[in-house]
Amino acid sequence: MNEIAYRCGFVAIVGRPNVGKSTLMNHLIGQKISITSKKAQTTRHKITGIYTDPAAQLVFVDTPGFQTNHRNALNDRLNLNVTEAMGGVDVIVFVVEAMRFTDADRTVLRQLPAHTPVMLVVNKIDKDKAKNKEALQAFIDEVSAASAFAGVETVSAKHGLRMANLIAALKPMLPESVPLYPDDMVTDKSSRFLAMEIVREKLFRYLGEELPYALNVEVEQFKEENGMYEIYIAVLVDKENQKPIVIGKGGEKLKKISTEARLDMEKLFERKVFLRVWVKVKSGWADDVRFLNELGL
Ligand SMILES: Nc1nc2c(ncn2[C@@H]2O[C@H](COP(=O)(O)OP(=O)(O)OP(=O)(O)O)[C@@H](O)[C@H]2O)c(=O)[nH]1
Ligand SMILES: [Mg+2]
Repeated sequence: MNEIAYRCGFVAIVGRPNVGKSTLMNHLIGQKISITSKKAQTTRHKITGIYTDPAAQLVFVDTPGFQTNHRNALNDRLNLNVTEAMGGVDVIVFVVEAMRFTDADRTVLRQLPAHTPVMLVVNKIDKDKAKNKEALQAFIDEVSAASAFAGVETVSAKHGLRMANLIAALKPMLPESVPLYPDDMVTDKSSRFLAMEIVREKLFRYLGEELPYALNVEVEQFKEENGMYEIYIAVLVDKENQKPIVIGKGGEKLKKISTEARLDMEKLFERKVFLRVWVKVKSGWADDVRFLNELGL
């Protein structure tokens, strides 16, 4: 009898900002560990999400959207993180948004390492414009002509459509190996890190267009007591006049942000959470290389 060998390997998810990389990873592993938002440039760190079944373990690495516009220390660092994440993986998933292939997408394609197989993933096929089969095929042909892809899959990450097809297509591209992580492990990130990310997601959701980019989040304390988490988080703003915008009238906005963050944390950590969030001024953090190091960016 021929036994099928177990497969395990690393898959980097890359693409320009906002194509749905983090949404895709969350749906592939079935848990929300990477934050998402309507605004571009949401993801700042590499996030690992682990998918395990009886035949294979796929270790996904969600990456920041590759920045092709404004240059500062933060954007340079984000791009370096993407390049680093792509080194040493077995497969790259290159995500594009259906019916929208831009110069920014082509720029990302040019950054991909030459000897790693690339799976083209066309996301957001639920969009009206992508519902015309011929138009979608023409789009796939256009993107396929830009590079030598190892395969193509169409998905809707938001609706969890064709996730199993993508997993099945990726499996044979991985090396034969025993699993590298326990089968119940979904991420290698700490609860402390995930708590910080959840607060950042709410800031993206409840603040206007520009402000979330000028903010960062720091966990000042993370304690476990009687099976409950006690978490103290500071939101760092660049300028004094940004403080009241985050806090809102009568503290309303900050209250909403922390309540929603707490509920998400309780769901993810499966326990009661006490959360306190406040705002601090720290000027010029996005261009302070030493501070970026301290934040682990
Ligand atoms: N219609 C539709 N929207 C989607 C789909 N997948 C993701 N989105 C939306 O696209 C937006 C961006 O999603 P993210 O997952 O944050 O995108 P990202 O590529 O990780 O973005 P960055 O981390 O900023 O580079 C969000 O508003 C998602 O809800 C999809 O399949 N269909
Ligand atoms: Mg993201």
